[in-house]
Amino acid sequence: MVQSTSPMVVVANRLPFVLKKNEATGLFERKQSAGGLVTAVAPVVVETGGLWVGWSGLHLEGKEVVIPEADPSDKSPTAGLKSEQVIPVNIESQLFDDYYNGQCNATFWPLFHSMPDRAVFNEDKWKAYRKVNEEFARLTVVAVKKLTERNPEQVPLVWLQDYHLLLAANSIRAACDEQGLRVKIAFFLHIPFPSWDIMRLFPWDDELLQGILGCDSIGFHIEDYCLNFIDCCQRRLGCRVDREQMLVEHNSFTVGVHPLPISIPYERFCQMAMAAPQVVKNNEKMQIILGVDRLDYTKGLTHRIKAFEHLLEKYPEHKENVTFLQIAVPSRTDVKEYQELKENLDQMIGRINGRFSTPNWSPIRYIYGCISHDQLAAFYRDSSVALVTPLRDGMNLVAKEYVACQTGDPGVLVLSPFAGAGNSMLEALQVNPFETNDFSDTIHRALTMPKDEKELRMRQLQRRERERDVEFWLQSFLKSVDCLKDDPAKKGTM
Ligand code: GDG
Repeated sequence: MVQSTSPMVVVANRLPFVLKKNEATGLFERKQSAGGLVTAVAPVVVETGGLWVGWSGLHLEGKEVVIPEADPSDKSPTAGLKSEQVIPVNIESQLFDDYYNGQCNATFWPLFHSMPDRAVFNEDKWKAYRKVNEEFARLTVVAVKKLTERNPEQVPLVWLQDYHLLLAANSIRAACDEQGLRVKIAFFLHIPFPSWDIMRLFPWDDELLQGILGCDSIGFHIEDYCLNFIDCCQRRLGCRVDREQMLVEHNSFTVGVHPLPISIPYERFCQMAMAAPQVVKNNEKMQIILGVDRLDYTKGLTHRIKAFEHLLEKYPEHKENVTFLQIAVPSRTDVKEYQELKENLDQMIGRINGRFSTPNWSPIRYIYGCISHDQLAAFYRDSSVALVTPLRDGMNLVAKEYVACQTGDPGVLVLSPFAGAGNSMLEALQVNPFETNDFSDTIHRALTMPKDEKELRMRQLQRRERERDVEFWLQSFLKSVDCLKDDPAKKGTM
C-alpha cells in the first residue's frame, strides 16, 4: 500500500460513503459509494489517522449529522475510517442549491468543458459558492488543528478535490496562519482546465485563479490542462511562470503544477471480469458495441447514436449482426438540460429502433440506470467494441476499465482525443465524435479488425494501464508534494 509521511485531510464535496436511514431503527447507516477516488484515497486517510471533510448528502437544516461507525460486515475501503475521522459539512438547502446546482454545475461544469454557451454567469450563485467554500475551509482548519494537537511534529497535508472547492485554500491558509498551525495544501482537478480564451469569459476569473494559487501544489490530469492553467495565471494575473518546470510565482510564493493522470484499481477490474458470469447472450455472430456513461451532454451520446445510425446505413452487412448497448447512468436529473438530453436520446433511440428493427433483432439496447460493478465488468469483457467518445472529458475511467476487463478475446477501444485518456491510450482507435462519417467508418474498422491487430493493440494498452494504476497515481501525487514514505516495494514514479 502507498504510504504518506503526513496525516492527510481529504476535502471533497461528498463524504466517502452515503448515509441512509434504517427505517426500522431510525438510525443512519453507511452505504458504500463506489468511486475510484474513494478506493484509492480512503486507505491513506485510514493509515495516516487522517480525516475526511465533506457534505453528508443530507440537509438537516441546522441539526447535527451523527456519523455512524462502519458495520462489522463492511469490507469497503472506508470500513477502517472511524466516525471521529469524518467531519460532515452541513449546509442549509437553498445555499447548497445555489452553490452546487447554480455555480458548480451550471457554470463551472460547462465552462471548464469548453462549452461556454451552456454556462450561466450569476453573481448571487458566485457569492453562494464563496460562502460554502468558506464553510468547507472552516471545518478543514478544525481538522488540521485536531491532527496538530495529536502530533505537533507532523505537518498535515490537506488535499482539496475538484471544482467544488476552488476558493477554499486561501481561507484555510489565513486561518491556519492566525492560529499558528502549519499546513501543506494541495488541489486536484478531476475535469479539464480550459484555455485562457474560455476562462476569461468568467467574470470573476481573477478571484478564481487566486483561489487555486492559494495551494502549494496543484494537480491536473494531463499536461495540456497544466499549461492552460499556467497561461491563465500569466495572462490574467501577470504571474511569473516557468512552463518547463511548471511553476507559477504568486505573492512571492512558488506554486508547483503537476500532470497526474488518474487511473483505476486495475487488478480489481481484471479479477471482476474473470469471475463475473456471462451477461450477454452467447451468440457467435452477434457483436456488442458498448457505451457506458453518466448521462451528461459532455459525453457525446447523441453524436455516438448518430454515427451508429450512419453505420447501419453505410454498412448494411452489420444489420442483425451487431447490437449497440448503451448504459446511461442518471445524473443531475433535476436540471432541465439533463432532462432535455434524456428526452432527446429516448426519441433518437426509439426512431432508430423503429427504423431498423426486425422480428428477431433491435439495433440499440438502452439501459437508463446503474448496474452492479460485477455486471459492468461482464459487459466490458463480453463487448467487441467500446465507444468512449466524449466531446470533452477530464480523463474518462471507462476507457481504462474496459481495457482492464479484456481478459478473454480482446475487443477494440474507440476513443475520442477530447478525453484526457486519449493523451496516453495511443493504441486505441481515435475518432473525432463530431465527424459522423469518419466515426461510422471507425466503428466498422473496429468491428472487422483482424484478431492479431486487436491483440497487439490491447496488450500494449493493458501493459500501460496495469503499471499506471490508481496506486501509481496516488504515489505520484504524494511524491509531487514530497510526502511519499520510502517503500522498498514501490513501483517507479512518473
Ligand atoms: C469525473 C470526470 C474523470 C458508470 N456506469 C456505471 C458505473 N459507472 C462508473 C464507471 C466509472 C465512473 O462511473 C465514470 O467515470 P468517468 O471517468 O468516466 O466520468 P465522470 O463521472 O464524469 O468523472 C472524468 C473522473 O472524474 C475521475 O477523475 O475521469 O473525466 O468527468 O468508474 O465504472 N458504475 C456502476 N454501475 C454503472 O452502471 N457501478
